[in-house]
Amino acid sequence: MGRAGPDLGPREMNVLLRYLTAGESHGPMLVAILEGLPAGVPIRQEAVDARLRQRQGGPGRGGRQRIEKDAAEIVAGVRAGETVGGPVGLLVRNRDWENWRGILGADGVDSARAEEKALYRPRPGHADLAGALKYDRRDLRDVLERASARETAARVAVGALCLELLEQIGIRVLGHVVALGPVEAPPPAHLGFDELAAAVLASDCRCWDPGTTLRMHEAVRQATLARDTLGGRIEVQAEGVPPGLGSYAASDRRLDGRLAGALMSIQAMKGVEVGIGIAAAALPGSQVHDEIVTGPEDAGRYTRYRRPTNRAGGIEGGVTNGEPVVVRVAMKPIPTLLRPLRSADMRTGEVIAAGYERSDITSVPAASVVAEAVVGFVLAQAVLEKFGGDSLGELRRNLDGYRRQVGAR
Ligand code: EPS
Repeated sequence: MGRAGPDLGPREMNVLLRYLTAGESHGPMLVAILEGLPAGVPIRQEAVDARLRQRQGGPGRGGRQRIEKDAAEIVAGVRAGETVGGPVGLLVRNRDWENWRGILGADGVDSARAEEKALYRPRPGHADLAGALKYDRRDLRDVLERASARETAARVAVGALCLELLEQIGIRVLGHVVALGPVEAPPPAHLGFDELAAAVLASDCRCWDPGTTLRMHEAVRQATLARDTLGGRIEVQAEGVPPGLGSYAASDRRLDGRLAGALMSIQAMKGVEVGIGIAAAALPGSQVHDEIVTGPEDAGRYTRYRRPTNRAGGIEGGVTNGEPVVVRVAMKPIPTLLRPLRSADMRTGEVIAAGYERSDITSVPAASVVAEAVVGFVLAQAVLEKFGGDSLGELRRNLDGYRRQVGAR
């Protein structure tokens, strides 16, 4: 039996795609290993780096993003731009490490300099207190360096490789911002996937609507003046997904549960919805479920069955139904506050303002890139579980056979 991947929880099954990341926010680098990609997948370095750059963007980011110019060094598993079947090894170097030598690192730490940068006042909402208690660390830096959302750079690189695989079999994934603080975008119901993607990539808030993008900028400006922070909501859509990914047969194979787990594993996420999600609870069944009709043959689709609506978000019974997968995730505001909430000094117990570290006013646009990446990972994993294949050619043949099978129904 294989070991469960980090996004799967403690289930025992033969996981065909898994990854791990390591690295501290201000350490030398982030590293990741992605194991289980079939051989023969073209990897476009520029597409991976483009996603990393998108993750660095958006209004309200802190000084760190001016220091970094994130890029992935692929050090294993890829030859001449194509996977060869071995685990893919990735590095994302931290430029800021030069400023942290002697403070962090496996050796060469100067205790006086480390003490200058030590933190003892945990930030409410951050992992600081819970992590210090759990791992018995005196300096909260030992917690926050790993808990930091800097880790998502490694996850975006991993997700980018998964998205390269998905593109090869006609599945495309897009994460976009639907709300930033109090500012909400109108639903992009009239836009097809390509138009939506183009509009989202044209906005530094990753919001399809230019008017809403301007209002989001203003909200960030106001939050900056108020020395406060903002959360928001993100939607991820995946199109070209075959019916039949995930399963109702066992609770830990339900794709909605796995997507929710993966999205909630992103730093700062507090809630997930599939399709219309929580709103469904207040509506009668006749206004929630998507009617089934039949339509003409369409090369882009697997079956003749169509849904005039997609309130289910493309998943019924934990299984994809052939409609686009649509999930939403809610991000809390960044917990590092310029006007800190009360906290306690862990050396003395004195109740005092929480510590401050350089941080962001908001990072919701960046998080939409991360959400896109983790959905890419979960879908790639579900594809490989259903169709298998040690090479892209074998995966494609298996998928073609399935397309014939479901196309005949
Ligand atoms: C981040 C890098 C960090 C923060 C942010 C995410 O950089 P630094 O700590 O050097 O300023 O900007 O991390 C947090 C908000 C957090 O709470 O840890 C990044 O690259 O995404």
